[in-house]
Amino acid sequence: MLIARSAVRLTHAQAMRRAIELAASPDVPLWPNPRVGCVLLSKRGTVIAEGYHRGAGTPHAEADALNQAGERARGAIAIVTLEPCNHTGRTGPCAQRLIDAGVSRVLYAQSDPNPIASGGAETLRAAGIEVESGLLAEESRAVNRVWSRATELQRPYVTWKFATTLDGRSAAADGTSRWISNAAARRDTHVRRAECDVIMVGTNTVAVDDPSLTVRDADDLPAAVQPLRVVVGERALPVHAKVFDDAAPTLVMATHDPAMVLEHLWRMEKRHVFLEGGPTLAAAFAAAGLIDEIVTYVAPMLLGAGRNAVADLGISTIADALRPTVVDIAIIESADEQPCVRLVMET
Ligand code: AOF
Ligand code: ZN
Repeated sequence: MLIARSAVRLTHAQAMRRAIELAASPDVPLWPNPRVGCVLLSKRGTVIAEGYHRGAGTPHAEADALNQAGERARGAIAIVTLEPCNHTGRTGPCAQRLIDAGVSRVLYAQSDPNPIASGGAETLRAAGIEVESGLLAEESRAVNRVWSRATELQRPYVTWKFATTLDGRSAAADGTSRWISNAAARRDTHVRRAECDVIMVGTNTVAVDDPSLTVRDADDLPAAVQPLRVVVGERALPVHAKVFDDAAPTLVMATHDPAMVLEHLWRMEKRHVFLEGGPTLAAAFAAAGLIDEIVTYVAPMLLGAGRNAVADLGISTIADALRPTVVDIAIIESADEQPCVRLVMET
């Protein structure tokens, strides 16, 4: 089997495709590190070794492949999804590892947006190694879409999720809000929560709705770790609130400044915030330009009064409206219930 495979010759594009596949291995945690794959090819195009990064603190993809290749790496072509790092973080710099191993060429897809780690390409070139970038860069970036954007912004990426009636309400006049969306939409929310490392709400939402803010209903998903629950605001909270149970850790931040909240979470190595409301907190993030993605479930329901999905944004004329770009529309069907429309937008 091994002999048969090593005899196959891959083009550089095929090897990069394989590296991307390795990067996206399902056993790899999504946070806080990027997912990275590496294939070492001989000059003839046969695979010498494959590697991938299995999460913070474990060897980087290049190191993983080089560890397996040993002496066979000499003269090889390293095909990597992300620019080899240049820093000593939790592990050593990959650029130097590649130089020491004696590889002849390095092809990477995406430049490293992390200012602390970038610069590997120059180090490799300075050591006389041929370096090329950009091969399947978009496909590679897609594996780390949120990580890449967050790293460029140097703050966590924010996805704002809300369910709404046709008239933009998230609760009736008496405060009742269960259930606006259908069961399938709620299950979809849990899938999305599992892809984040923070679930955030305002103190009002905890006081009024008492949400659990945990990932449930999603046991077929890789993230076994519950996201951090973050409650933002100055309203006093009942000690018996569900967010204080032991199902997941919870952080309360008594502030109204979204930028400060994100700065603190970034320092905690958080990368993807799932903002679930309510209207005041959503408005604060939207007004500050700190929402990157919006996921909304529109239910065929009219209330005519009640809590708005988002509070006043200070917009008084149509020309000033926030206009996110629609990237996906889906109909969410649910047994014995009316369907919802799910819109995914980027700002
Ligand atoms: C990875 N895996 O395979 C490569 C990475 O201190 P560390 O070890 O956690 O370094 C993480 C940074 O290293 C990461 O943000 C990225 O910029 C760079 N390259 N990272 O986690 C890899 N090649
Ligand atoms: Zn590295």
